[in-house]
Amino acid sequence: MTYLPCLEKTDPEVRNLIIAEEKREWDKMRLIPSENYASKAVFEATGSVLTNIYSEGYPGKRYYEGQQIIDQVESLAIERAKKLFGMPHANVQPYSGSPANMAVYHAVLSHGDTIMGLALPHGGHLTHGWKVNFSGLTYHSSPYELDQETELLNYDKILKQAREVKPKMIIAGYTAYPRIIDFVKFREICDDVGALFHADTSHITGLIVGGVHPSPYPMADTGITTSHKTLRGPRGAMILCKEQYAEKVDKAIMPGLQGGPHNATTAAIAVALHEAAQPEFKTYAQQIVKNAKALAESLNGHGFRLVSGGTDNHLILFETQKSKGIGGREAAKALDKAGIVVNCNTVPFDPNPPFKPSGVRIGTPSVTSRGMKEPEMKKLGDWMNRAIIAASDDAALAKIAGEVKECCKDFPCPGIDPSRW
Ligand code: DSN
Repeated sequence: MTYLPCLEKTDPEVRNLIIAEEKREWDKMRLIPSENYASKAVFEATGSVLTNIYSEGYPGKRYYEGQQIIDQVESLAIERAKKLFGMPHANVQPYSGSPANMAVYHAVLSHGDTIMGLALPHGGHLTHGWKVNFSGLTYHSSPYELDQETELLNYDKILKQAREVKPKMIIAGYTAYPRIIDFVKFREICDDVGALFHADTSHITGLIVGGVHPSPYPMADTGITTSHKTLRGPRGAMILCKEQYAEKVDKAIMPGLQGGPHNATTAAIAVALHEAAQPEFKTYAQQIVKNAKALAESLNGHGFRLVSGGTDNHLILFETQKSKGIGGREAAKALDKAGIVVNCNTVPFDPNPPFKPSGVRIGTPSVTSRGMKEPEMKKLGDWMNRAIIAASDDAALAKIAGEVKECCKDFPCPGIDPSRW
């Protein structure tokens, strides 16, 4: 039977692009640490009739009729989120991570309040107070930085800075930090200075659920997570918070910031939470970290300088400029030609600007979802080294891409079935 038969009839152009993307995801080793492979069950929920309805409001308090089913779907997602993270309140409606952070700030801060998040070039997120983002424009941002020598969070320095600037909120949780975050220390610092503790666990939520990274929940006052990174769900987000912030958070999302929730995504979030609660998800999370450590060891052996010397989580940040005399962007482009998908990234105290950074950021959630283990990580490190050394040799890169593709054949991607093409 033809794959995507309705699309073939009504819009073959889009059908062809979807199949081309399936092939790309199948043939390449995807190492962008914020990406993953969602399951077929997640796709079935996102591609369902739940797309058809509007439901402004919350279960039992909607503005339109016809909410008999969606109320049950959203309540299921909320209850699963509360149980999995041990937080008293969950809002599963944010469209993604940035709106989720925006809603939390809107709920608990006033314009001009001081916030402290990790500086973007050190691994923080745009919405944690970066100067060109709403968070840096609306609030007074006093970013903290990593320790220059260790490239780790320096909790004593963060405390000192917090005592000086007296923030209303401190944000912990990052997009390019390869080490364990001590959330207990953040709670203590927040208590010391009377700040709210906001956790953004988007990158590490799957590791938290899988028991391989400490959880900030229920210590944090507020928290957010996207649902599509290590959690392996649909593109969406959740807010988790203490009961005293629940009403304000819900109002900040709707009517403050959003209209109708994306109901099909809500159902898919419920599915992802159910999948993450299964025992095999723990094994998956453990393997993500084992794979990251094995890949770090391989890269280290090839002479790449790893930020902070290694990794404790799903992510590795390494320097290409100093290690191999090639910029992060050029290295990322060469790796893509070699069938290995990464993103260029600043390293802490990078002398180069974010558009021409000195390093590359990689992660193991996607390759681990395909069932790859330590032996494949060793091979991956070898291929990466060869590709970066041969960055301007298209024939050498094409040869590596062929070897990568051959290896990928043995590791099926969840959610993709090549027999359908
Ligand atoms: N774009 C995400 C990442 O790659 O980490 C963060 O929002």
